[in-house]
Amino acid sequence: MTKWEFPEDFIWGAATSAYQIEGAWNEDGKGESIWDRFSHTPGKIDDGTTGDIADDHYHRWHDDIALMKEIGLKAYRFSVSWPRILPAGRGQVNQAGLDFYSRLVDGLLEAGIIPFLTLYHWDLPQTLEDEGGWPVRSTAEAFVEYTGVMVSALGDRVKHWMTHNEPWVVADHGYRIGMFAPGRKNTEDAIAASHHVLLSHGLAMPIIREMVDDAEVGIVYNLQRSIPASPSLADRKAAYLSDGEFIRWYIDPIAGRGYPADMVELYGSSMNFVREGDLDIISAPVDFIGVNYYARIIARSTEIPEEENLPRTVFPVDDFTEMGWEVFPEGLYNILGRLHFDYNFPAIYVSENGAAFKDEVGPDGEIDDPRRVAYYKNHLIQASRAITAGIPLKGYFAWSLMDNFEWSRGLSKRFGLIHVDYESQQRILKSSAKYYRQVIEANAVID
Ligand code: IFM
Repeated sequence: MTKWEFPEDFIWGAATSAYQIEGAWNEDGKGESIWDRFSHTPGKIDDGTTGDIADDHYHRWHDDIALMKEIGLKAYRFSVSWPRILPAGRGQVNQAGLDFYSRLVDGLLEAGIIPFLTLYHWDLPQTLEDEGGWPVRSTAEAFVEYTGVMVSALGDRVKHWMTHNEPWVVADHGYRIGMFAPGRKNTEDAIAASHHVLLSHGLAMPIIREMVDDAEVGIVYNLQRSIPASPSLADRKAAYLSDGEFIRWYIDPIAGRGYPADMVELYGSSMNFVREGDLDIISAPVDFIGVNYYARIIARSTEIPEEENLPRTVFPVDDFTEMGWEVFPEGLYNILGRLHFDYNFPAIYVSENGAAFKDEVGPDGEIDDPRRVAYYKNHLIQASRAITAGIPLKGYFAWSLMDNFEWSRGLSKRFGLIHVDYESQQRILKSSAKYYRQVIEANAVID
């Protein structure tokens, strides 16, 4: 038996995001978001569902905090719905929206749970999208106003701030391939969007630091290593470019290295949206980086015909989640190592990690999810290994606290530690939640 231990002050958490759980899409003065518009557009969501109600967390937050306590969480990562606070993106503040998050934060603190607040997890006010969205600079400026409102309201109680969740998804899925809201398809817009998201992060940093005593501020990325599908030169190049797309493009500028020249050339972008001084703003020092890890990428070249390439990787373990993502726990260790040894940020959190599997409520009303339990166990072992290797990993957030609206996949993909019956809104702790509670109590994984 091996005991994989964690430091005494390790932060055990779970994560969610506003649009995925809150519901109440048009209540108490909330404005329309791009996800409201997108999910209401026929054909955009695989199962035709929306986040209109989702987990109804807007009304059930109090009970949900009780469940977090039951799991023994030390921290909870949630996001704020920008249009709930500023229905038109800027200008008039909706006090009812602020009150909701203020009550939530008070409830968390009373329960002894540290709030980690993400400012932007994809639900842009529709009005700002109508004015051009992330491809235009004024959206970054509006984000600064929104940040000021949030830190004034909650900065006395919230000390951990995450500016953005997964900028790559915002730019790529939102503006290049159009699979996510707002559903646009234009590569140059996507590149401009990526810049304005990073710029808005950099502009928000000093505001948060100035207005929040003892603030810890960072940004969250979806990260993974890209492995060549074979040792061929073409596949090695494909892996390097994939690394450029996901890692170097988004982290080099934060680390003060600017945008990678090979990627600028590959994208063929004019980069005329980058103004003098932008890169200095973007590289304001962060306290931590959040890593959302799900799977590695096996990069296969599209530049040469398949029959001319070397044979593809054979997956050693044939284990894939309901999302079709390979279960590859060592990849967590690999990406944490890449981030630490190549960039050396002061701290890292695993801000999301988890899996969608088919869950069934048993005849006894329980939900036994052994594959999710194994998923968590094996990934947490890798997290422990990373700490032993000297990587400054300070905490881990399971994705997700509860089943929720999985974007274009709708309500059909369940990632939760807690099962949600969307008809009755009944919540049931899955076996994985009970397993996670044991890990938190022991501050260790026993294998
Ligand atoms: O549900 C998403 C989350 O919103 C962002 N990271 C990946 C998760 C699973 O797809």
